[in-house]
Amino acid sequence: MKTKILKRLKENDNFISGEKLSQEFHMTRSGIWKYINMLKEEGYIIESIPRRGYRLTSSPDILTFEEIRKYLNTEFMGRNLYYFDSVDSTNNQAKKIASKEMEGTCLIAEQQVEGKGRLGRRWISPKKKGIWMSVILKPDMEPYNVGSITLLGAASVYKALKKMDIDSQIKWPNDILINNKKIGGILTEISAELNKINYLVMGIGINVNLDEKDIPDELKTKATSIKINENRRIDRKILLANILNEFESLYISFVNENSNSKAIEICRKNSATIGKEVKVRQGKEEKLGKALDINNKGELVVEFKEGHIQNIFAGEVSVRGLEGYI
Ligand code: BT5
Repeated sequence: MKTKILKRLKENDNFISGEKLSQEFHMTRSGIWKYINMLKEEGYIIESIPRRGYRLTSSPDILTFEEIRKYLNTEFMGRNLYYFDSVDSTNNQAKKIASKEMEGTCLIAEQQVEGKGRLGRRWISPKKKGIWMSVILKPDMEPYNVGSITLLGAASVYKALKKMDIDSQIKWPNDILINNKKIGGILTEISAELNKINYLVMGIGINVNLDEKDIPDELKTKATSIKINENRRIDRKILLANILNEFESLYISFVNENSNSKAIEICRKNSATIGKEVKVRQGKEEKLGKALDINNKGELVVEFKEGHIQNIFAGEVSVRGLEGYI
């Protein structure tokens, strides 16, 4: 009911009387007043004038469906949206509900207290400063076909930022960089049988409006935020909707064409890795080489110092000059 009243207030630039609202929603005027107060507590500024009624004058910076819907032009991506004020990790929550939820379901939190990176690393996710979200996907494909899907997430973030005049680069396979520092990362988790995917959960974390003080000292040399770089606050609602819009369009072509070539091409063209000296860690082994290309399967093509060329599909890649590998 609260959402319906909010929607009605948003549709209307003028005052709506309490009388009218109570008729439309079949409840008493004090019932309406109770919901108006709940909205005010969430940060909505609602003017109320006796005999004229209520008028919404401003909305808070929160990433609920109600707040992003006007920027969203997707068919299914983000249409079913779970919103949390604070959560352990959106990926963890997504995995709990993934088997029963529809494809494109999105979980968004204003804050994560146990945000995760790859290999059990920590992902800092301060309140209302970023986009911390997970998307549930159920592609009807064999597991070996989705190896490059993380690149699809990275390409969507790249395109969404570009739309807002922000230049970024993609560090294969899951980092988004601005001016050589990390502003975003992707963590894809999969539940599958040998030849069938049950679901994928793609977690996307973007440092949008973090200030210097929000970045722990030990990360300062390698992490930054869009706000710090651009010297302006970024509208998280528009950025989030843009990411979902771009994501859906790339995902539909991936599934229909059974090829991730569009996303791979974006990652290739805007790569922070290709042409650079890299250190590849696979298991306990570390080898030095040069990244030559990203191939059509989304693998990184590396020429190792000993001379042989190998396609890397997983593992850790540090790029010389970035993230501590000098
Ligand atoms: C990643 O891992 O980059 C994947 C990050 C995925 C985060 C999203 S947020 C929504 C969803 N729910 C989750 O719980 N996770 C996903 P990796 O490449 O392993 O990088 C992790 C490393 O990045 C850490 O060890 C730190 O060095 C650094 N780091 C931590 N927090 C950061 C941040 N906010 N910005 C930039 N770097 C960070």
